[in-house]
Amino acid sequence: MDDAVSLHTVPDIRVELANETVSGYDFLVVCNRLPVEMRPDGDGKVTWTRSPGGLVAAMEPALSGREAIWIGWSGHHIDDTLPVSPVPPEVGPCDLQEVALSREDVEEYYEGFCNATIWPLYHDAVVTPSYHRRAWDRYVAVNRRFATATARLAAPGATVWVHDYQLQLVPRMLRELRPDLVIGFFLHIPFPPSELFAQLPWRRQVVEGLLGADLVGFQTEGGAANFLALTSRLLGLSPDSDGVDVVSADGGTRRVKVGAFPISIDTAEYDALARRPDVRARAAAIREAVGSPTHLLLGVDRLDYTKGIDVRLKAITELLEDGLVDDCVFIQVATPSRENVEDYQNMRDEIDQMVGRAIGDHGSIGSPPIQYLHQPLPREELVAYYVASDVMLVTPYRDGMNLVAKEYVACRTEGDGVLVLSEFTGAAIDLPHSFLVNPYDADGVKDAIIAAISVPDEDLRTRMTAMRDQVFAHDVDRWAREFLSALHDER
Ligand code: GDG
Repeated sequence: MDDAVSLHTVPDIRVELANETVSGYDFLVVCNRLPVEMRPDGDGKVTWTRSPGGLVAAMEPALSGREAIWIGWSGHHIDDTLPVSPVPPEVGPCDLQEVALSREDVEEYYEGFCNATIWPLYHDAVVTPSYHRRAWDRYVAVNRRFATATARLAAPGATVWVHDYQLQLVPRMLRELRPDLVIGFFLHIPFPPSELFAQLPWRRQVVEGLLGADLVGFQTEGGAANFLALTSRLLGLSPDSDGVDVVSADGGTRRVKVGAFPISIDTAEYDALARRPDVRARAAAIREAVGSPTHLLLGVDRLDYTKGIDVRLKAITELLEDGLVDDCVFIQVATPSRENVEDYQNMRDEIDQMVGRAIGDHGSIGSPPIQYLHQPLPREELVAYYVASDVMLVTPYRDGMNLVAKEYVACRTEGDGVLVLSEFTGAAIDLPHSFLVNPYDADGVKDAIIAAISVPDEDLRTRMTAMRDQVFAHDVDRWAREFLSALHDER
């Protein structure tokens, strides 16, 4: 496919499309990010590598065996120092089309509307969302750029799967351009209750944007119900439990299906990694490096204020102060994230301070009770941490799913290990055999940690077996298949 369209300027594409012979792709994944990483090498050149990740794994079966393309942003804004560098075709899991973003696009669309408005608003407004009209205008413009690129690349009647909160306007824009397409949309983050969503000055446009899809999928039934309630409250529609009828372009009605599709992981792959002798040897070395404690506790997150890293640091610090835990080390791996957004910078300072204070107050030379890594780890190394740890602490204030919880379970090949899990994650619905906690209840979190390190072996194994059964029976491949079958009315 040699359709190398320039995506920098978008004229009235409807006129253009009418004159184009569209051959195009049968299956299109549309996502804010491409499944590849671009690294400038400093000499004006760039290298591209495939980014491993759940979504790529989930899409792979659907991508293979047909004309498929992934449309997304490279992660770097275009500027004078970086040459335009097409992604080499062999790097991606399928053909790739970059949607280029300027520095202003990144500031206003990505860091602004996506990550300072929608992200906090959809996560219970745990920090105050900002509502800036310029950021909204840029969100509209960038969504239109994605929709235009997709419209140009899709074969007649093709299936398009649009992902996540960055692209909520794409379904409607795309339907207007290409009514022949089958359009699915999946939201990876929570969808908030209507009382909260109603704050958004552009609430109607966002709901109408999503209703351009044939299927709108959420992580939980709660998210789906929140969305359906809004179609009634804001647009006066009459939803039922699994969808809503909307007026179509020809004046008839069109059904928009709405449902829950809880995402998962490539369970077999994590299980296999966790069994590898080199990974197990590394896990043993990690335990030894932190002083072979009786209890090794672990947290793994992007450094994000929704993840409740402060919740577990506070709980552990207080348990150390109270003398209620003995011979226990907590490792927090926090991957750098969204470092240009102010709320993330503030949170990083706060976490740094909490860790420093706890180590200063409760550590001794050579054996700090808390270890903190602010750096991304290779996947094998991450799995070694999962294998090494007795207790996994996952305490978000709100989380669409939380894959880390499922990955930990998949890596406990011996059937041991304890998961402490926030009730406000999508994963809590799939993993009720974890130790569920309310992250706002400081004493409750402390109690759960104490319970986790003292749970009898038999109970621990019963719980872990049930959780392993769940993640093996519901892996990411099944998630993608179920979504696509629902999109094509096959269930
Ligand atoms: C969004 C939603 C939803 C983390 N540190 C490292 C690393 N990771 C990997 C984990 C996991 C992924 O990143 C994080 O996934 P989560 O689900 O925990 O969280 P978000 O990034 O917020 O994802 C979330 C998800 O989308 C999918 O729909 O579950 O609710 O917020 O896979 O392993 N991976 C490596 N090194 C690290 O240091 N290799």
